[in-house]
Amino acid sequence: MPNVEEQKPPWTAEELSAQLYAQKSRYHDLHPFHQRMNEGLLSPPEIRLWAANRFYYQKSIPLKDAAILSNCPHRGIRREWIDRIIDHDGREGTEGGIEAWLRLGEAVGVARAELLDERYVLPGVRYAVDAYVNFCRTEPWIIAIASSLTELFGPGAIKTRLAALETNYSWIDPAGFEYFRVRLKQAPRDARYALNLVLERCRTRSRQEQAVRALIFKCDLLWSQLDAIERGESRPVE
Ligand code: AHQ
Repeated sequence: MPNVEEQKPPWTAEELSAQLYAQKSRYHDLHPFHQRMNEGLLSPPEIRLWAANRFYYQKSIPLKDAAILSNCPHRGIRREWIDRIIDHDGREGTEGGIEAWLRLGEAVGVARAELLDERYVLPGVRYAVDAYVNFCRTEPWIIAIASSLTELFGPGAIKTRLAALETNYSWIDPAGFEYFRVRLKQAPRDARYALNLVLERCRTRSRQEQAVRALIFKCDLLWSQLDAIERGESRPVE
């Protein structure tokens, strides 16, 4: 006798898409730290701590995307997905997002060496980011791809943030925000490709619900990063 789980009919593509988009309410653009950022209320030390901790997230993105590649048996999908690694690591002639974030750090007053040696990375941020990389190493590749669908909500948030940063933080050289200008072009393309893959490949109800849970996991991960950044350093100073 099949259990109740197996009897639930799969969602249509429209229903699954709606279930995924419904997670927008969990997105970290609504976090008080981002709200204060957008209102121009963050101090230079708060901005610097955010830049240094987000750098740990940014430099980990290629690791999680390489984990997805290593688990994905489909050449055609790997040919598309590999661009995400190049977008961040760069290649001859294009610096990439990690270099752009190092420049953001310099623009807000955090030296490259201080970003690279992780001296300001908070335990809560390291924990969240490492959980994301490990999730992508251990979950089925299509479920790891589903966790990247926070980027359905990214462009709107980044557009608002970029305008707020340029308007409210005149002490920061606007050239330092180049990372976000480039992201506004890359994120919609990435999110569209990832959404289509999830809608095409998640055909059973249990797989579809697993994809939604993966997106919720990622929303919570981004939220907990900002919880740590907002709380700030609480370890005893060495
Ligand atoms: O700069 C960001 C980025 O490169 C990525 C990759 C993507 C993924 O594969 O999980 N997610 C993501 C995100 C970036 N920036 C965040 C921001 O708010 O600046 C948003 C974040 C995301 O929405 O997951």
